[in-house]
Amino acid sequence: MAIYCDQTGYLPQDRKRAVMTAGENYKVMRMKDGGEEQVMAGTARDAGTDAASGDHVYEVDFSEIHETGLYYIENEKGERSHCFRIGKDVYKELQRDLQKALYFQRCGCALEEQYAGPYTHPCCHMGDAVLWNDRSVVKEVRGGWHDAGDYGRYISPAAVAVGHLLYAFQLFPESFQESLNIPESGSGIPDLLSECRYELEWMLKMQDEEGGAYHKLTSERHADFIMPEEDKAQFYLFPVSSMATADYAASMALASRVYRAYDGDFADRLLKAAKAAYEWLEKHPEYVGFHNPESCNTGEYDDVCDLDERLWAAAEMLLTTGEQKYQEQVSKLLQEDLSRTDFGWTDVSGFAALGILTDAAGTASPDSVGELRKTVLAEADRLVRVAEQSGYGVAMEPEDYIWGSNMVVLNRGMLLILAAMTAKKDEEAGSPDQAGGEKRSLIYEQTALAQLHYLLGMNAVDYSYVTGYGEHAYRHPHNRPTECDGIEEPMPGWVSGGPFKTPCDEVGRERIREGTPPMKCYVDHAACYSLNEITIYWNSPAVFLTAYFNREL
Ligand code: G3I
Ligand code: 9MR
Ligand code: ZN
Repeated sequence: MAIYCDQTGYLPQDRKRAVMTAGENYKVMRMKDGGEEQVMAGTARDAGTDAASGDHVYEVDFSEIHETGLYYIENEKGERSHCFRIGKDVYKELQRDLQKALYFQRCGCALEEQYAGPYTHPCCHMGDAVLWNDRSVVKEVRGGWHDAGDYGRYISPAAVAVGHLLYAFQLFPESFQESLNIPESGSGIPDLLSECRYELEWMLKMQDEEGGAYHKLTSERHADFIMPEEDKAQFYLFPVSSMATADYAASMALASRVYRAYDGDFADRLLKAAKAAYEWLEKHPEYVGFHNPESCNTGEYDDVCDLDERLWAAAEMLLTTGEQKYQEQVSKLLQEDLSRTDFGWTDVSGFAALGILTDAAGTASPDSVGELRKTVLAEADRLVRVAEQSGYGVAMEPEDYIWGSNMVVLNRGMLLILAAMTAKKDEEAGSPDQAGGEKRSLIYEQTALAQLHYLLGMNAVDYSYVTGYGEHAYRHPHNRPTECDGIEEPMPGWVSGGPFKTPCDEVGRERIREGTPPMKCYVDHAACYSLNEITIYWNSPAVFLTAYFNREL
């Protein structure tokens, strides 16, 4: 018997659910003045068998509790859930640490105690890089964020992470007032923008003379488990790909829009890079893929299709410049068979919808807006149905538990937020599309929030997948500095990749028995890179979600 809940907490006015694995009576207890009091009691509702976990689950709905405080749920046998808070600010520190984690990924500079606390290290990866295909060419490409638990730096993941973060900032600026205590704090520019600029300055160096973006900057083989400053391997610039170049054009164009209000020169540099990348795409209409050379085992980030990346690029160029030729490209690419609803590194087509549907200036054609609106709302409706089927409220079917499944969860949360914002606009315009009295926008929003609850402990393995958040947060991310720094506690605020139905690292394969239900294919072990790594682009959608729910603080 177990009781699962969001171990970080719940917002006072929102839906609040926990899951029990037996249909028993429960009571909700609130800690008060050194003691505790019962604030609610009931019998858990039989919610049937949850396909992804194989659990027979019973739902506890305590939405009626609004009062700020510290709570737990207890069943009639005296078994308890983890403690959780109810309060307006329950996700505030979480959002800060999710962002601060990116500072710890900074490459090419020292992490100083003043900002890094105990997690300091000297400058890393200071050497010049060599072109993989022409060893006579040497370039200075220092900077950027380490992608993940490894020390590579890759363009598509970088573009996607910056994309999530800049949209979060653009749409919910009120959630980015807090200091992150980074070297640029106090400069008058919001800290998130300074942190992203660290990545963008590196990205500006990753473009060749013809405008193409190098696919990645890594060593030939992954480093052993050593601190970054000890990694003296030669780093290489790997060939330009159309996927990286399109992601590059898109993120640079978006960034130039966002930074325009703060630093016109920087915005100009970004736009110039975006245009050069876009021109490269025009000159190379065919797909230019990337595959690791045989001797190389660092991240590949290979894709089979670049049309979603091209759509994102065209959409951002349109929104930034307003030029008609980009509208033509958007219209053309909208005829392709693309999801238009995903924000992960393999499928970025959702960014086109995110940009166009939230564009207050109405730059895109009504046709494009209408098309995207339809797709986004249909996908949101599908996700709501999937979440309703799930005993844990998560919009995931068993087959969705792929490598980095927590990103799938969070990206779906983002899509639901976009749908909520879109539906809200319609509702405000006086066309309330109501379902059983409840506004669609509210249903989408509450379903998005349930995705965050899943991440934070409302799941079948009882883990909070964010380090430092929750009584039972995972503690052993696959992250080189965490394994090597000799510090007991991992840095707070790192999202784990999460369960993967077919783990492919050695320890994961050993520990997870054949036939384990997908939601339970997880081990909190540092060797499990296919289950428990961290990446910049798994944190960034969590920033987007928490920023949305923090915007009224
Ligand atoms: O796209 C297919 C999908 O159509 C299919 O249904 C599904 C079934 O498994 O697979 C999907 O492909 C997966 C792909 O990611 C896209 O999600 C592959 O199976 C899966 O192996 C692949 O995993 C990627 C992994 O690298 C291996 O290439 C992860 O997404 C990606 O996050 C991870 O990235 C690594 C870098 O290489 C190095 N740095 C760390 C980083 C995180 O682990
Ligand atoms: O640490 C690496 C991790 O960042 C990658 O996601 C993963 C897949 O590319 O590879 C990890 O490195 C392992 C390597 O591939 C094989 N030898 C063991 C390495 C560390 O576990
Ligand atoms: Zn480094």
